[in-house]
Amino acid sequence: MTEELLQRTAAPAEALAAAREHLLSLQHEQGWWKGELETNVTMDAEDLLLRRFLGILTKTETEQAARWIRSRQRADGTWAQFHGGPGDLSTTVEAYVALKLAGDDVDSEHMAAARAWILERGGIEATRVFTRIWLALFGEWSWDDLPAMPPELVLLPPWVPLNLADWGCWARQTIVPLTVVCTLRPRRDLGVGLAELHSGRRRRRKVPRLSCAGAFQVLDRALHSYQRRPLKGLREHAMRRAAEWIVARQEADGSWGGIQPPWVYSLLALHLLGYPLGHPVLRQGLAGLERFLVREETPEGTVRRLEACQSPVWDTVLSMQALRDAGLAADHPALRRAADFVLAEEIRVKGDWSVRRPDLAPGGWAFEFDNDGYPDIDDTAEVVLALNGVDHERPGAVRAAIDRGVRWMSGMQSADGGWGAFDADNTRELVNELPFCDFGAVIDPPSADVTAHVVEALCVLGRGEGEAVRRGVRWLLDHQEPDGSWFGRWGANHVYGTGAAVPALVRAGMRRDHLALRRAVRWLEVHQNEDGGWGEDLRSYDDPVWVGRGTSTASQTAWALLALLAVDLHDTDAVRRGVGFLAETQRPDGTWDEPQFTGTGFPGDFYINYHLYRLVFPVTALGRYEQARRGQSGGSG
Ligand code: R04
Repeated sequence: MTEELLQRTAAPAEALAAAREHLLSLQHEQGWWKGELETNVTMDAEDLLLRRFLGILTKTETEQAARWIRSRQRADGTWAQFHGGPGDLSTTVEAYVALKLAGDDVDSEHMAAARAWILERGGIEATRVFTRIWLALFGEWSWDDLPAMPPELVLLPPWVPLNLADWGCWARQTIVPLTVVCTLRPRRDLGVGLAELHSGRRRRRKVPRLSCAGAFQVLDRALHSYQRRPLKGLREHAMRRAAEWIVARQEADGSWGGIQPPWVYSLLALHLLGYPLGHPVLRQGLAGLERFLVREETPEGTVRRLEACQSPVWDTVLSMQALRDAGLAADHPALRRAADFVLAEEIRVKGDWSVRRPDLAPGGWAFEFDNDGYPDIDDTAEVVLALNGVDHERPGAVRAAIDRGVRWMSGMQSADGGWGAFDADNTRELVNELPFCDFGAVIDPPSADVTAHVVEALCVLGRGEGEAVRRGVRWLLDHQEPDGSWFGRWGANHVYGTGAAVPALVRAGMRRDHLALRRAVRWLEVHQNEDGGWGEDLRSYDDPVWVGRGTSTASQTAWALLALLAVDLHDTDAVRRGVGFLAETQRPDGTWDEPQFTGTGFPGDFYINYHLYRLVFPVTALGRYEQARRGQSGGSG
C-alpha cells in the first residue's frame, strides 16, 4: 500500500477510536449519558419573571441569568431562536424585559439597540401570545387583548372537537394551567415599566367572516363575553377540575411533562389558586427546577441557564447503539450499566396516551429522567434497539422489557400507518385555528423520522413481516418528498428525515435499487458540501431555498452517511469525502464543535442544540463505515 492510501484508511479508524473513548468517558457512574439541551433565552427570561411574580427572585439568580442572556445577544441587538438564526421578536422582547428587570440601563448601547429593533418590528403588540401573557401578569399588557381560553375546556368529553385529547401532549399540558391563569387575570408589580416597547401599532388581523379564521374570531369574541359573565357553578367546577388535572400530572421530579412551559405555567396556576409556596406540590415543583439549571464559570462571572428539557434516556440509548456500532462488545460493562439504567426507566403505568388507546398495556420510555405520564414512541423505538444490542446478566428481564416496548409501539400506530411522537391519531387540525395558538405545533401527527425509527426497531426485533411494518413502509413511501428526501420533524431537517427513512426502509427489506432509495441517495449526493460534509440550516423550515443547504455539521454529516452506508455505498466518493470531513474536523479530544442547532422542537418556532449529537452520531456513522470497509476487505482492519 502507498503511504497515502494507508493514511486514508487509518484516519477514519483513528477518528472512531478517539470519538468512542470520548463518548465512553462521558458516561455517568449511574449508567446514563446526558448532554446539555440548549435552546434559547426565553427559558431564562421566563424563569426570572416567574420568580419575580412569586416574590422569590434573588439578586444572585438575577445577575447570573442576566449574564447569560447578555452573552447571547448579537451585534444587531437581537436574540435568536438558534445559533446564527435571524432575530426573533418575542425572544428579543423577553430578553430585554429580563435585562431591564436585572437593572440594565435602558440607555446603554445593548438595550437601545434591542429596543430600536423591537419597535421597528412592531413592538410588544406583534409578539406571540405567550410573551404577551407574561407581560399581562405584570400589567404591561391587557388581558382583554389576549385570545380567550376558558377552563371549561377540561370538561369537554373526548368526542367533542377541541377537547384535551385533540391537543399535542405538550400543548395540552401548557394550555390547561394557562386557562386558569387567564381566568384569574392577576397583575403584579414588575418594578420597571415597559412603555417604551409599545409601538402603538395595533395588529387587528382582517379575516373574512365566513372563513375558518373568521369563525374562530367570532368564537373568541363570544368567549370573551362569556369570560365576563360565566355560569358561576360551571366556572367553579371547571377551575376545580383544572386544578385536579394539573396536580395529578406532577412528576416525581416536581416537573410537569419534563418540559419548561407546562412546568412554569402549572406553578403559576396553582399558586394563583391559593397553593402556598410551602405546599409540597409547589415546593417540589420549584426545587425540581434547580436540577434543570446549568451553571458555568466564565471570565465575566458565573452564568446560569435553564434547560427546556433533559435528554438522559434519549442520549443513553443513542450512545449505547453508537458504541455497539463502534465495536464495543455486547457484554461490555458500560453497556450493561446503561441497560440497568434504561430498564429502571421503563414506564409501567398508563398516561394520557391511553385515552386514544384504552386497551393497550403500558410499556414505553420517556425522553427524560421522570416523565411517567408521557412516554414517547421515538424513545421507545431507540430503547428497544439499544437493549437488543446488550448481552445482559438478566436476559429475561431485558427480553420482557423489549417485548412490552414492541407491543406498546405497535399499538400506538396511527390509523394512517405512521407514528406520532407521544399519541396515536393526534391529527385534528382544528386546534391550529385557535387565535391562542400562534406558537409551535399544537398537534402530534405521524412524522417520517418517528415512523422510520419504529419501522427499523420492529424489523430488528423480528416483526419485519408484520402488518404494522407493512403499513409503516407504505406511509414512508407515501410521504417521500418530490425531491427524494424526507421531512425531519424532530431533527434538522430533510437530512435528518432522510437519514432515518433510508436505513429503516433497507431494514424492512427494500432492495437497494428501489427507485425510492435511488432518489434519496441522489438527493443526498446533490446536497453534499464542497468540504465533504452535510448541513441544513434551520431556516429550511420556513424557506425552501435552505432545504438541504447549510454549513456542514458533524451530526448532519453523520445522518447523511447513515443513509448512504445503509445502501452499501461505503466504497464511493461521497462516503469517503463525508468520512473525511468527520476525520478532518474532529477536535484533538475526540469530539466535534457544533454551535449549530440540529434538533427541532417545533418547526419554525423552537429549536434545540443537543450537545451530544455532535459526538454520538459521528461515532455511529464512523463505526458502521469501518464495519462495512472491513466486511468488504475481509480483514480485521
Ligand atoms: C428527538 C426526539 C425525541 N422526541 C422529542 C423530544 C424533544 C425533547 O425536547 C423538548 C420537547 C418539547 N416538547 N414541547 C416542548 C419541548 C421542548 C423541548 C415545548 C417547547 C416550548 C413550548 C411548549 C412546549 F426541549 Br412554548 C414536546 C420525539
